[in-house]
Amino acid sequence: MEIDVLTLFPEWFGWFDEQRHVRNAAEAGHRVRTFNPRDYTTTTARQVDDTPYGGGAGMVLRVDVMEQALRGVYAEDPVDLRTHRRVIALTPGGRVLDDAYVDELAAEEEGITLLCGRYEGFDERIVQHFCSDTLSIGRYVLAGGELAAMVVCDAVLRKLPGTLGHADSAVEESFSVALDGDPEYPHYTRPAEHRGWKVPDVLLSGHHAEIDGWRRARSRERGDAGSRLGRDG
Ligand code: 6GU
Repeated sequence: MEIDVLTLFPEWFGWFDEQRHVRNAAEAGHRVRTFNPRDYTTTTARQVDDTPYGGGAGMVLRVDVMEQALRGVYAEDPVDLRTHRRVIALTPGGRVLDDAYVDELAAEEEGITLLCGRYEGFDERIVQHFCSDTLSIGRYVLAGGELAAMVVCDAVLRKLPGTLGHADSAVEESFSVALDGDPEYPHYTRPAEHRGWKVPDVLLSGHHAEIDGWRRARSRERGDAGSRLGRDG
C-alpha cells in the first residue's frame, strides 16, 4: 500500500514517519510519501493560493497549482488519474471517516492520494475534476488537512498485515465486522486485584468459550449504551 500526501507542510510528517507502527508498515513494504505542491508550481513566486472570487476571508488553493503537482507526481492528466486511483480531498465537510471507510481505503491496492487543504480550502474545481472522494475526520474545523491525513494514514496502515505486533489485533477491535460494529469489550491485565477492584472471574477461568461469550456480551452492551459512556462513565 502506498499513501501519497500532497501538503504544503511535509515537515509535519517527519514525526509521524518515525513512530513504531509506521516504521513497521514501511518495513512490510507500505509507504507514506509526501509531496509539496509548491515544488511543482510555475506560478509567480511559487504562489499556491489566492484570494476568493466574490470576496471573503482567507485564501484558496489554486486549481492550476494542484494540476501541476498531480501531473508532476503521476505523469498523467489528473482527470484520468482519478478514474483508477482514489484521490481524496481532505475537507471538514467531506464523508466522515469510520471503520468501514478505513477498510475501503486499506483495500485500494494501487494506493491512495490525500490532498491537504489549507486556509479556506480548495478551489472547487480541484474537488470536482481531480478527486474521487472528499473526506472529513469529524464535524469540526482544523487549520488544515495535515492532522486529518495523519489520522487516515494511522487508521489505514494499522489495518495492513505487518504493521501491528499481533496478527489478530486489527480484526476483533472496536467497530469491526467481527464485533458486528460494536465497540471493543473491556480488557484487564495484572494485578488480578487492585484496591479491591477485581478482574472478572470468567477471564481467569481459562474457559475460552465462556470468555468469548462474556466478551461478546460486554461489547454488545457498550454498543447499546452508545456515546453515553463518554458523558457519564
Ligand atoms: Cl479533513 N480538514 C480540515 N481542515 N478540518 C477538518 C477535517 C479535514 N476533518 C475534520 N475537520
